Amino acid sequence: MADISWLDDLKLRGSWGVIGNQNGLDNNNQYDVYVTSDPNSYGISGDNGNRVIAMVPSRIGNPNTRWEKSATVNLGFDATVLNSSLDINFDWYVRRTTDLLAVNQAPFTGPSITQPSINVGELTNRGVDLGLTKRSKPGVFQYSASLIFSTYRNEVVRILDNPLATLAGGSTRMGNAVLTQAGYPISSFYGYQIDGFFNSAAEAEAYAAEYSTWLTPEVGRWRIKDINGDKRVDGNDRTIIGSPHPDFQTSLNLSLAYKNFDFNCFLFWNQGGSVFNYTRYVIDFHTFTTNRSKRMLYESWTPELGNRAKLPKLDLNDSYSSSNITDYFLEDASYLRMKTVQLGYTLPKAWSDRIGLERFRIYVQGQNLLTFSRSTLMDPGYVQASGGDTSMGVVNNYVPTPKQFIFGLSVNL
Ligand SMILES: [Ca+2]
Repeated sequence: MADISWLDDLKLRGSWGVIGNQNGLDNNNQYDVYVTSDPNSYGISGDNGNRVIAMVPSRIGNPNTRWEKSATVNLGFDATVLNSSLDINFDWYVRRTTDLLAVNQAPFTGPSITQPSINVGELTNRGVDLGLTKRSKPGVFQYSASLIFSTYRNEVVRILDNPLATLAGGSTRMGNAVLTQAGYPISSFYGYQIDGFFNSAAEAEAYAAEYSTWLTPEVGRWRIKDINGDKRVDGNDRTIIGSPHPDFQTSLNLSLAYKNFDFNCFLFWNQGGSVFNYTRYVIDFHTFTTNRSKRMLYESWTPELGNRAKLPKLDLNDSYSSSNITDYFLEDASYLRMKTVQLGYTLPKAWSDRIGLERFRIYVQGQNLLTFSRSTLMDPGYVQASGGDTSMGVVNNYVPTPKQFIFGLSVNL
């Protein structure tokens, strides 16, 4: 190794390990719990003055629930090259999660009581993380640039040993928008696919003749795709319509310094994946009495717009367009954001000495000043906090990240 002049340092890493996760498991998960219930109390002795307080079940226990386990294999290296000016950190990993914990989803015919968490299945995450840091030698002009790139693929391997078993998530007024099923990424979006509009009476009649369906083919409304090709358009034509998982995420942290000036900029880029913009349910359709979007006014179907329209024609009698989950609600989650930019100036040493200070620096900083995105969300970087692993990507009623300007000074005494 001594004669490799461009390589300053190289460390190879490899690891394997298993960690357990309780994933919000309730302390009472293993117990059947009964509680006293006044409405169910009864004067069992026949004496109406002395009611016997009744007990009713409030939770079903599952004593067999185990920890969720994640086994990770990791291979990577850390290298420093080119006269210590470039650091490279690389990691490749495969994480297999077994005994996946999720709250049991009881049939609607079951009693309305709290269900236990159970071990429902298995999933894998495969990914790559790469970090590059390039920096200059000390001098009048100095720079440092750090690039971080990460990508992963998630796949559900098994749910309850049944290829058709699903976990529903992402509850909306139109039903569950998110579904977890073997063979797909966890928390995939699930619904109908729209296939343009009925642009003429002839198109609507041809559709009605070809398909047996619950929807009313009418000029200006959406056509729904017959996914399974059985010439019926019904609930069986709902399908996986998107994924909340990004293709990759990358960030760049750039620092420059010239004489007494310093500059720092942090950029973040999320590429790929979709969000389910549930806000559209309220502002794009005739649902609640509230503010409406400009889309509804300008992009609802008209004969002139035809398939360039985004929404069905404005129609008080249209009850299906807003009551079914379709790919209309999905938006590209890609965005590039300048999260931080800062410019600073440090007083020359002689000047700060004169006012009795070790160091005196003033700076101006902007947070979230620029965001580039095709999505209509006020904040494409918003992540639903309470969604959970099987309800990812449904966005509704949120406060966007604010833009901030900060003026500051830092003083060393
Ligand atoms: Ca069908």
